[in-house]
Amino acid sequence: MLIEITQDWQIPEREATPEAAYFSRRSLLGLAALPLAGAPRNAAYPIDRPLTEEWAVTSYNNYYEFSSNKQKVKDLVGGFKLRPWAVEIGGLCDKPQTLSIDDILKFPAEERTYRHRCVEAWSMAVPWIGFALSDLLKRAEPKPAAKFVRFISVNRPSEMPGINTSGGFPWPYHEALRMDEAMHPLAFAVTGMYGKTLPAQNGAPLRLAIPWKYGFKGAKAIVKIEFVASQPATSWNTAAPREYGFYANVNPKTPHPRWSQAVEQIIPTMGRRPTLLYNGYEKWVAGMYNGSEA
Ligand SMILES: Nc1nc2c(c(=O)[nH]1)N[C@H]1C(S)=C(S)[C@@H](COP(=O)(O)O)O[C@H]1N2
Ligand SMILES: [Mo]
Repeated sequence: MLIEITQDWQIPEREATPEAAYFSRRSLLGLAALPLAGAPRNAAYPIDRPLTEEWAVTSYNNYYEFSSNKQKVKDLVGGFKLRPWAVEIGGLCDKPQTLSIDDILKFPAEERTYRHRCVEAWSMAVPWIGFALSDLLKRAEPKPAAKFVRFISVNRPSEMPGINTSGGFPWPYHEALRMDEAMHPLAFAVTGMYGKTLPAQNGAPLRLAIPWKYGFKGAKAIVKIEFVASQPATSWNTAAPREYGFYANVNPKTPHPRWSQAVEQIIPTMGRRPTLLYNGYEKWVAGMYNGSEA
């Protein structure tokens, strides 16, 4: 066994690393928060509550690839490499293609202040930055036979410690939307928040925000998008089909088998507020559904 004796002339590595080197290492990994200039707020989607403070959004995260402990995720993302990063778009489309994240970050971006509601009943209000998901999907020219779209998250056990400790979960994290849902103007591809690039714990470099659905429908760290003909399997629905449906539209009257969905708790105060049908986006999205969706 090797016993390491720290001499008193040794200083901890972090103190010996000049700040400039520390920041360039962060930018090499893609972890440095860069300002995302020129993303005007889209006034079409006003919000009925104060925005959640940034510190709360970056320190309370559902991201099982890192940990099932929401408060620990932010401390486990330090070694996660965000560059190079490519997003492959394929399946039933005429122009399958692979885009680098740096190309995606050049798409004209806007800010949207969205309610964000987890199936666990906590909620936030987040100023996301990004672009309509349809802007990305249309580039691949989906065929008429494409009825659903799959979203697959990156799978890197060596950088994501939670993958190894939750062996039974159907990794990589995969989610899906019906084609009309994915093309809906509210469906948002997210590359930033609070005026900066997205922090790793919130799903950098690319995640989705589908504000009328429970949060698990918005996959983080997306590397693959695939157009398919029939309703695909999704991670949470496969893991616990009785608890997590495919559609997962926010509905105060449909309880989770283990808790009510009538009330939400606002992070970080846990203040209570009645849950709104479709999370308050009813007037935009109700027309897509006929009541048969579960
Ligand atoms: N790849 C991946 N995406 C994911 C998850 C996850 O564990 N892994 N958790 C989902 C859940 S349950 C929620 S509520 C949101 C949380 O996003 P936030 O941490 O930015 O609030 O991400 C969703 N996307
Ligand atoms: Mo969630």
